[in-house]
Amino acid sequence: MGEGISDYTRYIVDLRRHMWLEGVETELRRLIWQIAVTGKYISAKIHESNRKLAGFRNIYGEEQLSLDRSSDEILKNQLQNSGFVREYASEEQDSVVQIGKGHEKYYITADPLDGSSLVDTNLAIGTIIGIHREPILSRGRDSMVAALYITYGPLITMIYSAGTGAHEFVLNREGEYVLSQENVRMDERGSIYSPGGLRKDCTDGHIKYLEYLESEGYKLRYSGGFVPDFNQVLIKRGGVFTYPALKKSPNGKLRLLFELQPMAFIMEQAGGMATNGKEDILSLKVTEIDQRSPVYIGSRFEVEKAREFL
Ligand code: AFP
Repeated sequence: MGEGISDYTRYIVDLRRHMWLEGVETELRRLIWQIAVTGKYISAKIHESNRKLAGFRNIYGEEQLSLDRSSDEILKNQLQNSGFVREYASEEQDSVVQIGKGHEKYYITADPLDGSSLVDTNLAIGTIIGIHREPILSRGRDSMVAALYITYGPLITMIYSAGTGAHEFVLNREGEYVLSQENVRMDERGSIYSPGGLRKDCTDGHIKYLEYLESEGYKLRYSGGFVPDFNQVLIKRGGVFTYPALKKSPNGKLRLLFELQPMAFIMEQAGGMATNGKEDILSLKVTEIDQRSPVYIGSRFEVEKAREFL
């Protein structure tokens, strides 16, 4: 029997079955499934846009939406049609958009295409989603029930958590999300660090923290895309990603609602931590949709260590 055929005899757990086995409630299951499927459409858009790298041109000379904007459109339309979402807040929108009729259970935050400036370099990029049961301007810890992110790299992978651990799926050739790692667990300590921001703009405490990590032999891993950089720390089960307070922007660069809360939710579910250097990301009160925060996210040792230096 050829290798290809025996593939089909393997017992695979697909995303829907996994969520059912985990006891995720029906509507949430359907919503997560819908978002994962939307990742396939966004990925198709990325491929379409990458055709430009291969010399293809839009034959009609039409103005095309940027990849971020078209990913946002795709996501918003899919969520609107799902019937489960009351409000949609996206990095691409100026305000929270009411997309439901008012009785739906969920409120969604989205960074539809994070790292879009990396598309032309062919580096990995991603989609980040937070799922809330309460209006989003509160504390993530009070309102979030699930989070997921999709990495568009050599493979498309998806990690979700609905509050019972963090689980990784890979999109196979048949277009199914197949379980690749159940219950990803962070080690107490890792060996990589992923630091955003220019060192000359950082505070003394943060620079000393980086020097400490370097003196301990931590290896630098930074692509400039939050999704793949975070994913590397999570999948390697240790280390830290940080985008710190900068002298001119004390709240750093990354957005609390769209980028940090979902990843903090997943990291905590994997046994790691996420703080702004003092407080947990999920304990921070969000008052504006484009609120930013410094972040230290990863295994416990490195995140707690940051607190000592700051
Ligand atoms: P883009 O979506 O504009 O590419 O920004 C990506 C990002 O928000 C996040 O994915 C990175 O961690 C961070 O910016 C990188 O910022 P620096 O370019 O300042 O390192």
